[in-house]
Amino acid sequence: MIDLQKLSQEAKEASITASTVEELSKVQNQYLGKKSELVKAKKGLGSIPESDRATAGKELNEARESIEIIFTERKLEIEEAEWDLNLASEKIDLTELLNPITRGHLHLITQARDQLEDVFVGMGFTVAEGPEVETAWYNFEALNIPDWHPARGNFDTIFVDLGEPEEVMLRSHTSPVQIRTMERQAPPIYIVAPGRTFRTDSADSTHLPAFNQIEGLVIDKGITMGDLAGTIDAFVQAFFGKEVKSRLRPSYFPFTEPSAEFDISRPDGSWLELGGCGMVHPNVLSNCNIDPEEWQGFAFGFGIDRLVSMRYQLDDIRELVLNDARFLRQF
Ligand code: FA5
Repeated sequence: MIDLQKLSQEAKEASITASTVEELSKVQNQYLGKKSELVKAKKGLGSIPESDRATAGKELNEARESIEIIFTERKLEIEEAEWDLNLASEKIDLTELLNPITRGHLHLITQARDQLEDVFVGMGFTVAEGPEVETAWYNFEALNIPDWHPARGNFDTIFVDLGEPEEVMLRSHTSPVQIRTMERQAPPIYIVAPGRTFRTDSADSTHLPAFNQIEGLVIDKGITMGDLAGTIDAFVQAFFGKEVKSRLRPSYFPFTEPSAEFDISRPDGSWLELGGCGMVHPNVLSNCNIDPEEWQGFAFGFGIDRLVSMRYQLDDIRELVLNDARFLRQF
């Protein structure tokens, strides 16, 4: 008879040398297959004395079971190792996406526009919008600038020829959004409207032919010039910092009466013009079917590009549209 314990030990050692399921199956065949010593021994049971046969048969079965367990366990081990290997080879490295060098950011003007909206929303305003292509009614007439008015010439307007009976133009300021808002919405009104505006101005260090303005409009009961001054002061301090002061200077706009330009203080003590403002003209309210005896309000409008060049002390406003990555990356 064979030494079953030794056989079992040998089977265990041989199973470890197999590193794939195929190799293992060959080794298993040697120990459990038709030509294996175990099967031969089983066939030889008939030639041993009958009294020993039952015990020998039982021992052979036990040996077979323990060898089978050895191969089942080894197979699991091999399969687990193969699974890990596959996982490792299929792994995708996503850390590249976090590389900061390849990421862009919002343009300086967009950042400023977002911050301006935040400041005014914090003061209780909502954000309004209007189209960039306007009719003469919204861009001029409803704003108390009729056809013959000399002020029309001040807004070097870019006209659009759509072959329509009406005069159509790229809006030369964001003030048409005042009219569109008052037509749609009953007072009280507290809105700001940032957006692109266009004029035939040649580009120079302080002008762009396509630039951005932000309009403000408040219509309520008992609104005075003091509310306008206070609102501008609060905005200037929130946007530029506590040390910056603002002042109003008398001026003229057909859609406000009285009108003013507002300036902000610079560190050297001089003043810089930011935009125009004033009390909404009664004719403008009437044009929008709002009773000027009942409602009053103020409006303001200033250039976002100018504001950004002041805040970052740019020598030339054209830097904002040159798309030079070396400039843009700094902000
Ligand atoms: C207006 O456009 C008036 N609608 C502002 C207003 C609104 C007054 C509500 C009263 C009530 P003005 O033409 O001054 O006003 O332009 C306002 C601001 O736009 C200027 O102070 C300046 O900051 C900016 N701006 C005007 N033209 C240009 C330009 N070509 N390039 C860059 N910024 C400009």
